[in-house]
Amino acid sequence: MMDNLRETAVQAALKTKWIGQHYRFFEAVGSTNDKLKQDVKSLLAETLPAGTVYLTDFQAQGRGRLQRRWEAPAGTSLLLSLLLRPDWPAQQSAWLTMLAALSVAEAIESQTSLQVKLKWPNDVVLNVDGRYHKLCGILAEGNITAEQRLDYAIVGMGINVNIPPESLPAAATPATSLFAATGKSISRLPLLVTLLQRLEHWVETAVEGQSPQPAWNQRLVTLGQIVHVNQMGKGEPLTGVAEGTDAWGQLLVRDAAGQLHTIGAGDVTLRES
Ligand code: BT5
Repeated sequence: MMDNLRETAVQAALKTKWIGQHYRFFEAVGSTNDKLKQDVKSLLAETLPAGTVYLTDFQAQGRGRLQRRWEAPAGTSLLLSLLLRPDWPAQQSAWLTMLAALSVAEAIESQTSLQVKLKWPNDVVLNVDGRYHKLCGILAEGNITAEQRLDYAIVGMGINVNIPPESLPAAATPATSLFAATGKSISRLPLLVTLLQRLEHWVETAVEGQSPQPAWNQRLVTLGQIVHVNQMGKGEPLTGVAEGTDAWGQLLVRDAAGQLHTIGAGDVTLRES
């Protein structure tokens, strides 16, 4: 199988104008988000254009949100981070997670017959026997300036491609992989090339001022469900029905008293009942 993601293989296959044109492959690294962030903050910064992609075959310290870990056996996944410099108002940062999730979903659907869904705020999921299983997680991090602008952003994506079922990590939201879901191993290079194309499309759309929210919202499985939201440092946990999202990707939750609450992705953890 054609499964080599080294620079020469990827550069030869790339179909984008700028995303991934500056590309680095690491056999192993702590975390692609951390490595890219270090380089952005160091003298290397001038040599790192927007669209830079770091990808690895293994992370010793793969990270999720809130100090959680991201686990994947070597060579089985797409583990990558994308550098963007959109100079957006801070409020628009959540667009990054949305457009990444949407791009991942579209890339997977172009390579398989799976129907890919999204779970608010940052999970890409598949319906396996009536229950949603997590296929990919997204970790967008950025630097907000004193003027409340997004100086740069690093969008990390971990997609479970060929992880065998017995090696999937145990997690509250059960994990799955493309291999576990289809019974076939999937070539990572065409999936990556398509992903970078879809990312370029959605980033450019967003830079022109158009929110990815409508397309993203259509895939959300969270809507219509009862959700429990732990609003960290913001009062009592909240239970209500997730009614929709706004253009910023915030979840609109109506409580039993009929009051509508707007929940930002950054400051909550969410469990479905
Ligand atoms: C995420 O966090 O889902 C974001 C994951 C981002 C990973 C990418 S890989 C490339 C880049 N470099 C990094 O260091 N990170 C990014 P969160 O929503 O907090 O979910 C984390 C939880 O998912 C963990 O606590 C586990 O329960 C579960 N988990 C860990 N590994 C998993 C996997 N391979 N598949 C499914 N679930 C997993």
